[in-house]
Order: sequence, then C-alpha cells, then structure tokens
Amino acid sequence: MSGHPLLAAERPSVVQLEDLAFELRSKLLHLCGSYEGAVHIGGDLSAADIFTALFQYGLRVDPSDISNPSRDRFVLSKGHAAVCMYITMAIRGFFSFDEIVATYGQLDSAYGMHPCKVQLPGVECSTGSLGHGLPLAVGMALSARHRGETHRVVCLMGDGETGEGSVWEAAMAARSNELGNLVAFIDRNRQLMTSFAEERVVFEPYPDKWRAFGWNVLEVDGHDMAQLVGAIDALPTTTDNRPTVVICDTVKGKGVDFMERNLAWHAGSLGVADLERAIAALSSTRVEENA
Ligand SMILES: Cc1ncc(C[n+]2csc(CCOP(=O)(O)OP(=O)(O)O)c2C)c(N)n1
Repeated sequence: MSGHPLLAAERPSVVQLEDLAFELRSKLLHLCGSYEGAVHIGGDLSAADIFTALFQYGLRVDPSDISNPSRDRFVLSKGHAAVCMYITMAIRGFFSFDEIVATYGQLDSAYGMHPCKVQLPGVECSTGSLGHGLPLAVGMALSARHRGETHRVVCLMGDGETGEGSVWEAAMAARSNELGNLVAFIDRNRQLMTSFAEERVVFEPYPDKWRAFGWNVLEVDGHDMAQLVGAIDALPTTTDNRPTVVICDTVKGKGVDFMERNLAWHAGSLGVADLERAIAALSSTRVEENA
C-alpha cells in the first residue's frame, strides 16, 4: 500500500501506532464519562487497534482533501462503533475531539450514535442497521471497477453481524465480480449484544467459511499492532481478482479489566467514579506493556 500520493512518506511506526491507540482508548473513556446516555464502549474498545491501524497507517485518506477521487473508501458496517471512528478521525485531523464531546448524541449533532455521511463530510457511508455495510461496500468496489478507479474499499464488520444473510450474499457477489479492491476487516470479539456469539450462532469453522466463498483470508491478533500492520502490508493489489478478509481476534472491552468479556459492557455509561477506575485500569495496561 505504499507509493500513493495520499500516503505519507513517513507513516507511523508500530510503537507510535500503539501510542495512538492508547490515546484513542483514553478519549473514548472520557467521552463515555461525560456523555449522559449509553456508549457502545465494549465494541469500541475491541476495535480501537483496528481503527488506528487503518486510519493512521493503511487507508489512503487526507483530512485536508476529503473529496480526492483516489482516496480509499471506509465503510463502518458495525455502525454502533461510530464514536470510535469519529475520535480516530479526530486524532488523524479530520474533526475536533472537543466538538465531538460537546455535541455527541444530541439531536441534530453531526456526531450521532450511528454515522451519517450527509451530516458529517468525511464519513463515506451511513450505517447502523447491521449486515448492510458489506453489500454497500461491494457496490462501491464494483462502481470503482467500472470507472477504472484504483482505490480500495475497506469495510469493518462485527463478527456477530456476519450472522446476517446479506453479508454472505455480498461475499458471494464480491468473489463473482472479482473485487480484489475490496477488503473486509472483522472485529472478532466473539460477543453479541447480550450473549456470547457461539451461544446463538455456530460460526466455526469461521475462516474456512470465507475461504469457501472464494476470499483471500488473513488471520491476526486484533490487538497486536505489528500483526495488523503486517496484514495491511500483505494486502494484494487492487487489481487482484479476490477480495480479502482480515479476521481480527479481539476482546470486547479490551484495555479496561472490568469491561473485558463482560456482557454488561456492550453499551453503558461511566459515572465519575467509574471513569477514574476505567482510566486507572487502562493506564495499568500501559505500565505492564512498558515494564
Ligand atoms: C439489523 C440490526 N439488528 C440489531 C441491531 C442491534 N445491535 C446493535 S449492536 C448489536 C450486536 C452486534 O454484535 P457484533 O456485530 O459482534 O458487534 P460488536 O460485538 O463488535 O459490538 C446488535 C444486535 C442492529 N443495529 N441492526
């Protein structure tokens, strides 16, 4: 993914990306502490490293030129993680973090609980109803093919939402149309809204299912920045004839011990006391990493 005008010559190192992911998690917790309603914090924290790797390293996007026709297009299929995308993009320079905190979730705010491309330029796709992001991304990738454009379309899904039939219709259409310009990242945190994934749907053998649909399959630890960067570097060129899925093994609530794998934290709000507890928990992971 190098040598493109929208990619900085000096992209952040793995250590710098880890710092940016820490900043993202801290800001997510602060927003969750200041917002009165529920924030989908569990699935934000599980996807924080993926978002960071994509927006700070992989995606060819420029906050000062958001309509550049050769930019990559990002589709957030798990639209309930919108605030994680807003803050990631704020860190990259698209928006102001303070503005997100000031208006998040309010009526008429551009920063809604689910993303709206009409309200917020820079967002490529309005989502929230699960199972629709990949079909939309297939259409965008097909359109790019027809127009002779060479950008990528990247779609981030939750594993739970891949229980939707529309995802598999889209997967089949992507392979049938040889959409090597399409990449799906899956935040495989093995939890749904109120239950663990395998209690409801048999997903295994999960990577084999994607292979059976003709996709190129990469599997990474979704919290290991070096592996995420490695997967991005290993993506085939956009002229390839097979779409790629990067299955990211993750933990819902990652970084805050009392939220990790805890069904109570799919969505919630932190009071002042819990915010302090959450920040302390997150900071302790940092100390362990640097020890
Ligand atoms: C079509 C549809 N059905 C239900 C919901 C409500 N919902 C929001 S998040 C969620 C759980 C999704 O699980 P997953 O895709 O694994 O996301 P994550 O665990 O990463 O947050 C559900 C059922 C929705 N947004 N759209």
